Amino acid sequence: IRPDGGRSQPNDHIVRFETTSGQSRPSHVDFDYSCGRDIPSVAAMIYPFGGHHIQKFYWGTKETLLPVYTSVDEAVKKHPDVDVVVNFASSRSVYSSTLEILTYPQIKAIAIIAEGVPERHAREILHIAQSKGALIIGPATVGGIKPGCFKIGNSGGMMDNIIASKLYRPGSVGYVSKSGGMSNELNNILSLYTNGTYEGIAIGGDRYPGSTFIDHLIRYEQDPECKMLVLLGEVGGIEEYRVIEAVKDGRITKPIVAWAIGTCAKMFTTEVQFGHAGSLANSDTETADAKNRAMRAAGFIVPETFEDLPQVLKDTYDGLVNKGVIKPAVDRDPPVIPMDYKWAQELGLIRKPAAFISTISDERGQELIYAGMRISDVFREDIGLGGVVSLLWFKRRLPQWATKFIEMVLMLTADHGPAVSGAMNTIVATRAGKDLISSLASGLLTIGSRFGGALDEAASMFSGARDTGLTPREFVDQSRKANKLISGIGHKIKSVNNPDLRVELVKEYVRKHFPSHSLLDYALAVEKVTTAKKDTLILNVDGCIAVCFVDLLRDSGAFAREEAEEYIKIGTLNGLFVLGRSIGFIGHHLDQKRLRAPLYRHPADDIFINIADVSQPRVLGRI
Ligand code: Q5B
Repeated sequence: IRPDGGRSQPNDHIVRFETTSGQSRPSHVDFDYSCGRDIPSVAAMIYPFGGHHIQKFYWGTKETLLPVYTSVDEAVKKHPDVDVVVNFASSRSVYSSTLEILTYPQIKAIAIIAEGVPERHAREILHIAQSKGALIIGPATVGGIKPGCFKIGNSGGMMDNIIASKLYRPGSVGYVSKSGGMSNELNNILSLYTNGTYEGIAIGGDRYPGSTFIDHLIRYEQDPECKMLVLLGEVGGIEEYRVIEAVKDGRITKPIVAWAIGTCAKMFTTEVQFGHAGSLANSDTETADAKNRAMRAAGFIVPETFEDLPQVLKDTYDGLVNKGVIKPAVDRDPPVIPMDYKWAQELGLIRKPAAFISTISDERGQELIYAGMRISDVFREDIGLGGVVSLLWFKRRLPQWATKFIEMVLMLTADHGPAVSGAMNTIVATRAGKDLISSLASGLLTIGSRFGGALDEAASMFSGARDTGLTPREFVDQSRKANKLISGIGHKIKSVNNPDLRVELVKEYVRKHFPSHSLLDYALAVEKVTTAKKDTLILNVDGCIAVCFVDLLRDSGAFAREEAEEYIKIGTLNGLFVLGRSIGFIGHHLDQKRLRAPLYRHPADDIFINIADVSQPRVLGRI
């Protein structure tokens, strides 16, 4: 909508800003595309709180980008050709933002969508806009539409309505109304009984609209492409009388069809306030009946009832066609706008295979569900952390001796002092200034086949050896021949003479509570062979937990044999150490933070540095 009378053609680069409340408005861009524009009518959006960014919109089957600025100033500088702003700001902030926009002379029209703007503010905005020669549409307006060109706000409704009312191309009828809903009804009626809407503006239902019927009808009168006018007035106010004056004094000469809504008001014994703030008759002349009489007397084409409006429009339009004033253009089909995926899905028109499958938890209903168990039941039945692990890792409830064992493992592996590899890396990362997650990740990434991550391979080596019938000695000999260390055997500081008490606790628990512990017994027999060679080659904490877990998986009765093997194969067991030790790594990170520990640098004298090329031996010095 431009003060020049909106003469722009579909591919004119009518550009505007939309000050948004943060939500994208894809319907505008879809509308623009349906009009056959080369580029969207929206140049940019202004959103003070979201930061400078770019938003993506569909452009037919492709996509297009629109910049989002944080200030009017920036937007105006970047787009000197923009002259219209659609202000979506709320009633609280629309006053200040509109006054700010009015300080930029390049802006010639502002549409104010907000409802509930105080009348004093609306009048002030209007006063300032008039002094600057700017056009205001609204407040409390759905906006307006110029078919084939661009639209404001939610005018025209959804895309299916826009297409059905042929708003993707211009007709010959310019209308004004107060109501957005009635505008849509007019778009529909005009598409059925005439060649459609040329331009339509809903001025808004407040007592002090920024522009009134006469402002827009005069524009339509001056626009040679607009051949016929429609005024949909209503009870309350005197704006229709200004149009009557214009018809009488010859400023409006085009045929004008009119109706004032609210004729039913006379059926009530007192004055009725209709939906709009301004739709209340304060005197006899403000009633709908009086307005209809006066408009008819002034030569407007006024039907007997609203139901007769379509026929009156058709007769007037046909008359103009017969006189050759309107030459109906050959209709073109609008480009196909693909239906939005979500909408089509809601209508049950499309389906697509899901990209992901998930089978362990569901938060979509009223209550979070872990593997079929409601979170409230998790607490009501007090299944503990072990129970939660059994639900989310194994998708089933495990017997209490098993869930207690899981908890025991998590507690036992939670920490083993600051000197172990993972804790060291956590500490060094923390002291380098890293945050909790980074420091934790640094520690976790240290878990490997030698430190803490030997469980899976230990489970597979011990069970594989036992299942193929190897005696413990044969297993040890075979591994040595293959130059393969047995995972789960050996420790840096623990030994036969300095036993790892964690391992003792596990053995004790398993012997007492597990229905069977055959793989643990086998591993202890292997330990006898290895420790005979060297007393540090004990069944270590990784190895002991691993073999006991295999006993649990195979003999708890909760898993089929294939399931048990699957869990070993897919690397479940290392998860126990990772989960448990995360507790300790987080503890070390917090500890270092508390201690304000400075950046760590390893002493150079603790590192043997030799940059000489070892393939070219040479004497470095004399002893
Ligand atoms: N030898 C753990 O090595 C360690 C042998 C072996 C046969 C073996 C080593 C190893 C397998 C991986 C494993 C988990 C690197 C350990 C853990 C969590 C922790 C950590 C903490 C916590 C220790 C000396 C002689 C050599 C070797 C032979 C060694 N291991 N033979 N099978 N597995 N184990 N990791 O002490 O004839 O002299 O050449 O890789 O299970 O990470 O607390 O620190 O809670 O945080 O440096 O407990 O055992 O021994 O490499 O000098 O070997 O023993 O072939 O024989 P060491 P090395 P030879 S639990």
